[in-house]
Amino acid sequence: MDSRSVSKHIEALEYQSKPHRLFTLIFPLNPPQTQVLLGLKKRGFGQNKYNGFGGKVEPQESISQGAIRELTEESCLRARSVNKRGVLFFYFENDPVTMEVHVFDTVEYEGEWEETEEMAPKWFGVGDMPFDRMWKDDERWWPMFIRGKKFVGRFWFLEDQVTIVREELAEVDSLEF
Ligand code: 6U4
Repeated sequence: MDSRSVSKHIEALEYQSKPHRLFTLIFPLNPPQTQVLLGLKKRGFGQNKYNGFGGKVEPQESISQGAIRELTEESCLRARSVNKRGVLFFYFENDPVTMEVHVFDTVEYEGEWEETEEMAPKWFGVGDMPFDRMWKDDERWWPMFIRGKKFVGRFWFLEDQVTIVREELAEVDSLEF
């Protein structure tokens, strides 16, 4: 298991025994925080869904460095600072690897967004999200995200990557475990 994983702090033995893979997911907000930049994923896992920007954390980088790198690779924006907002665990039927996704926002970034090989970015109102074209869990935790709360959640998906058969979601005071 990756030593940066927070899983050891979650009290569930089923968890601790499973291999985890670390991912980031970052949402750039406009200064009044009324709009969010999403990307339409053009290839790979989650293709044709809108989501924040992100991907696998590389071995030599911290999780926030990974979030900043992925944002630039996928949207060309350069984040000067990021805020950790949540940790989500995803379990997919017939996949032994747990996805541990660290969710961030950024309000301090430079540059102009551009379409990249992986993502076609587009601004949305934070209260007008395209949930019918996003991962199913997003509509569950997005209300916490836009209220400025921090959260931890676990979602169990069927192999169809659409149906959620079990979920746990909670606001937390701190993600500094
Ligand atoms: P490659 O194609 O190898 O460069 P990479 O960009 O490293 O991939 P990718 O795109 O597979 O990684 O990362 C998956 C992205 O999808 C991460 O940002 C996490 C996010 N993600 C996965 N499951 C999700 C889910 N259920 N809900 C959600 N985001 C999810 O909101």
